[in-house]
Amino acid sequence: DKIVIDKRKEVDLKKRLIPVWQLEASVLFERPCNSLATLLKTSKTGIIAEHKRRSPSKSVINQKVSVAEVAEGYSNAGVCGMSVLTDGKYFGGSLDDLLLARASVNTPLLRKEFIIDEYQLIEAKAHGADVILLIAAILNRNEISTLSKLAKDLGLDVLLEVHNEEELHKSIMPTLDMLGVNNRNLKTFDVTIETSKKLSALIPDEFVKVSESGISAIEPIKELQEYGYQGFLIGENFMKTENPGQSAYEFIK
Ligand code: IGP
Repeated sequence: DKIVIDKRKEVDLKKRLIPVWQLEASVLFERPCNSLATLLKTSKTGIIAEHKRRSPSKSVINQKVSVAEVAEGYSNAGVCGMSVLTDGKYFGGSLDDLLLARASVNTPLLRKEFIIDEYQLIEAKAHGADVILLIAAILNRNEISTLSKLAKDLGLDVLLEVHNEEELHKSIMPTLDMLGVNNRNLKTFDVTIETSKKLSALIPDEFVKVSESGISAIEPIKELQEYGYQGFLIGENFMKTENPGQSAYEFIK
């Protein structure tokens, strides 16, 4: 809830600094998006690799590598997509990180952000995103509906993140492309892939299933594939090393 309050202030401020018309006039706003959901459906590994400098659960992860270097490394490793944290306060990211990643690779890019407002979707598109994240824990059904509809109108893919059955039930709607189950409990920071397993049967087949967080080996991925998962979001396991791109390469090959 604290995050939502912080985001409200941030968004309100930016709306005044950079008006929507200006974002819509940017070159990247015209760029056709590259669908991550489509790629995941035919990929063998389905890795979505994340750029994450720090997090509330681990503090510093990697402050040294440049986002361009990480993006190129991930792309050479053959990832399906890259997730770029743009939240500054909790994760040390920025929209510049998204721009730099976009300038470096053609890989589908996910704007990893606490999205609460339509403005952030326009902003995502104008900074080169292909996919946006909606977090069920901080949005009601109405908000999910409005935001996902606008995202689809902008040509963006929508990844909706849930932690439990209740969040899943409230969120299912045709304007979502991917359902992400976050294995990390937001309150305790405990991580277990059992969460993905438990919820898999409740996710309708028309959505691409993504398992998020706490993945650091191939075995759990193989297991989760048996449960129908086609996407695997991995951050820390790559970012905690000196060369995240190389780590992703070793992991995928
Ligand atoms: C990556 P991990 O454990 O591999 O670093 O997790 C990703 O799933 C995690 O960063 C994440 C996240 C989020 C971050 C999942 N959902 C929402 C910020 C906001």
